[in-house]
Formats: sequence, structure tokens, C-alpha cells
Amino acid sequence: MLPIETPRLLIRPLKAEDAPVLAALWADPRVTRFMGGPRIASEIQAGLEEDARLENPPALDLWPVVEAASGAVIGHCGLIEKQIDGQDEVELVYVFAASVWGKGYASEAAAALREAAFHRFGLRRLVSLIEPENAASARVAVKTGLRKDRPVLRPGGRWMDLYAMEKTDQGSMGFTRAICRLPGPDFAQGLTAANLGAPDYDRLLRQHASYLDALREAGLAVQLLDPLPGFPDAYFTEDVAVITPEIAVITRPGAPSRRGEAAHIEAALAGLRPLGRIQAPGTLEGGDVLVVDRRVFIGLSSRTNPAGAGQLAALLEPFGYACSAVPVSRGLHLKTSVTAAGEDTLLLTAELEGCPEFHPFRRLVVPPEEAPAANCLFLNGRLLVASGFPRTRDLLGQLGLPLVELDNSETRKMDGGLTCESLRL
Ligand code: CIR
Repeated sequence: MLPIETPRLLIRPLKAEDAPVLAALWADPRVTRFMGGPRIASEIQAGLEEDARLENPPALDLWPVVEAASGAVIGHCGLIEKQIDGQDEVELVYVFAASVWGKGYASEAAAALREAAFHRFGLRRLVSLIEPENAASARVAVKTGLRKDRPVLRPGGRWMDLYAMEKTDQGSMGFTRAICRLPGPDFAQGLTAANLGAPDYDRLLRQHASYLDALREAGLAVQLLDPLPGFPDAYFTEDVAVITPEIAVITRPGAPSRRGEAAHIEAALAGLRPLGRIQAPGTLEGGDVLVVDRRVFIGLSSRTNPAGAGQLAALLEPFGYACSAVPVSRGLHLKTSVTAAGEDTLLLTAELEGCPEFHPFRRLVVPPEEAPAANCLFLNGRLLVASGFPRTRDLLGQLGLPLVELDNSETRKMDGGLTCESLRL
């Protein structure tokens, strides 16, 4: 299961010669300030030397962390089994020498350990016990995707905050809320290249209400924002932010008429995630960003430029996401033509089927005359699909997922699909 490598660190099995360095770490009052205070170095050293001699070391443990550049052991991190409030938990632990604080090593190690926990060790849940005053450690936990759960009383009478994360917090399972906006009466002044006739406001409102109901039935709490006068496209909330369990990135839409929407979504997201921002000259719209597990495809379109794509990749890669740019030659956004239809399945147009980036996934190709059906929404184990596309519906039937058909004729007239009308988190 080891080693675990990150760009700057190596987490590897314990060796006897690590014992004095790690013992010094645990004897340092600065390092242990929020971890029960300094230990006696000689005792820790003896224990570690013994552990290093074990023929069958435990699968979950604390391991030395080596700084790749210097080769020095600089931390002690890992996954530890613990009873918390009578429940068996696995704690994510990250301890670093004071001399390397401030370099982002704890976040880098924690993200790699989270990946190993879920994808190598088969764990479904991770927790972290953090003293309420330990703001630095809490920041690392939140950045890694853990959320504050509750205070717990630990042996010795100390109150600690329990941070927790389920495996399903990643990927497309486990969404708990959606941020949507009611279309305003000026919606028909929004941008569109579709030639599908004049849209109808009442019908749009009815379709929008059914969409919100489908989100609620999938278990999401819907936060419905008021229409934004002067921004007729603002109900396509997906375009102004990219949200992962670790971060919300406020975008800078490529359409100048939509740029002002970003500041308004920021208020709704503040407090839910640490925020990042796409900055000029970068442009990016959420409709161009497809996240499938830890893979992120960023469409280069008339709305998203290479600078914007590069900025998003730089914001997401520290969390272990692998980002690649995909040219968009037809349709408004990347997700107009390709979306996730399951944990490892893509629904895409014949045109994008040729794109090698998508080949590691199972792929379902929509019939050419049903191209708009490629925009579906996989949500907590069910699939929201546009109605009126029978061949695509039959194709998706083989996935065995509950299908929820929604009439979205009016948003399609405005170049929108099912993903565009919500931000999911
Ligand atoms: C626009 O052109 O910006 C809107 N009329 C449609 C945006 C659709 N958004 C999306 O596909 N994510």
C-alpha cells in the first residue's frame, strides 16, 4: 500500500533510523501544542524502534514523511484506527516539524492520504480530531474535504472538534444542496444561438419548478436565489462557479454580459467552501468544466480561454485532481456535448467520442439527431435527463439507474441544459 508519493513528499514505511528524528518531533512542545503536549523522546524512540522491527506492521499506521528535495524525514502522517464515542473510526493524522511549517506540506500529505484511504485502503469514512484552538489544522482538514461534525469529549477530559468526510462526499454521490436562481421576466434577453423559437416565461417557470422538485427528490436542499435584474442568464448558476468538496472557484465568464453575475454567487458560496477566483485575462464558465471523480476536463470554448483553464487547473491540482483541456468546436460549452451518466460512464456526442481523453471511461454515444440529450445530470445515484429523446432514454436504460425525465424545452431555446440550472455541493 506504500509508498504514497506527492509532488514534494514521500510517505513510506518506518525504518529504525527514523526513530530519533520522529521522537524529536513528538518531544517538541511547538509541534505537540494541540496534541496533548510533548512526549518523552526516549520512550517514543524505543517504541518506534520496536515498531520498525515488526515483520507484519499494521496496515493502518503513522508513517514517516520524507521531503523529496532534501531527503530528510520532516513529518509523521497516516491513518489510525480509533474508537470515538463508541464508534470505530479512522483518523487522518498529519504532524510536521516546525521548521517546515507554512509550505503547504500538511495539505499536500493530507490530500494524498485521503486518496489512499478511499482508493487503496478501501475506507469509506475519515475523521480528524482537532483542538478548537488549532486553526491551522482545521484549515488543512477543510481543504482536504472534511467538514466539522461535532465536539467530542476525549479521554482525559479534553473537548475536541470532530471533522469527518465520507467517501461519497467525492464524485457525484452525496450531494446535499443545490444553489439555483429563479429566471427573471427579462430571461428572453439572454444570450442564445439556438434557433428554436421564442421562449415562453410561464412555461419556463413551470419547467424550472419541476427541475427544483427533481433536485429535492434526489435529496438536495435547494437554495433558490431571486432573479438578478440586468442579468437575464443568471439562472444558469452553474456557469459562475466550479465547486468540489475542497474549494469553490468563482469564475470569470467569457460572455461580458454575464461577468457581473460572479460577485452575486460569491455571497451565496462564502462560508460553504474556501474560495478561489479566475482572474483576467482568464475566462472560464462552469458549463465547460466536467468533473468525474478526480478527473477534470476543461473545455476550451468561446467562453473559456487557455488562461482560465490553466488557472482552474492550478487551483484544483493541489487537491489531487488531474486536469486536461479539451477543445470545444461545436455547441456552447463542453458539457453541452458530454456529461457524466454514472461514476465511470460518460454520455457524449459522436463528435466527442473520438476524443482520446474520454477513452478511459465507459462511453454512451447519443444518436446524432438527439445531440441535446448529451447534457444529463447524474445526481446521488439517479439520472436527470431531458424528455423527448427516446433513443437516448433507451440507451441509458442499460445503466439500471432511476431515470427522471424533465421537459427543458424553454431553457434549450436559451442554449441551456439540465446541468446549467444549478450548482451542486
Ligand atoms: C448563455 O449563453 O450564457 C446562456 N444563455 C446559456 C448558458 C448555459 N449554461 C450552461 O450550459 N452551463
